[in-house]
Amino acid sequence: MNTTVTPAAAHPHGSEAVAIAAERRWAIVVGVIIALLVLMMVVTGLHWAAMPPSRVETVDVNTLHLKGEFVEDNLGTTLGPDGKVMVRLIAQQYSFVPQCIVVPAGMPVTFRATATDAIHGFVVGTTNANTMLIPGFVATFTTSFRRTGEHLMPCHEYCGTGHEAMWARVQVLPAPEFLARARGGERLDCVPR
Ligand SMILES: [Cu+2]
Repeated sequence: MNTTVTPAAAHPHGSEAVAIAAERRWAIVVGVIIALLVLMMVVTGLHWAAMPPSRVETVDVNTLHLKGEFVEDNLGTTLGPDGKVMVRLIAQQYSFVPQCIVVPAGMPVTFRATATDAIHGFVVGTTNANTMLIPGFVATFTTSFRRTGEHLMPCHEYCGTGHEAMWARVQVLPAPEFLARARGGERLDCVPR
């Protein structure tokens, strides 16, 4: 005699219990995922972005190229008397000035940049140097580059038909080499002449 019965047949409500248990397990898994995502948002919000822009700095687009800090011969990298490294650059359809930027490795580097015509942006290779450039406003941030080498610096805000050809290069030099070149107080870049 065959006495084998399926669990469901043996217990008329067994399948319902299985379904409820599976539902409950799934609800717990989803709850944990939501809790992790919320925790991630809180941690990244507080820990990484706890410094919202403290001020809005404007610049007159019409006179940008004529006077002030963004005139052409003031663009590039400088080593200040206080030892601070400052990079000034502008973005325009469809290039950056300068086209090749020199920075030292392992030292804080402050970028000051703006756009002359449309909204642009840039990111330096896979580093966290990343900002949006809006005409009329000065974008500034300080970062440091861990390794020496060369990075591509593409425009990452769609700015028109030439957008995909808009990029510059960033050369990260060993700090002693950078300091030796910057001591003269000149503005540095690596644009071939
Ligand atoms: Cu652009």
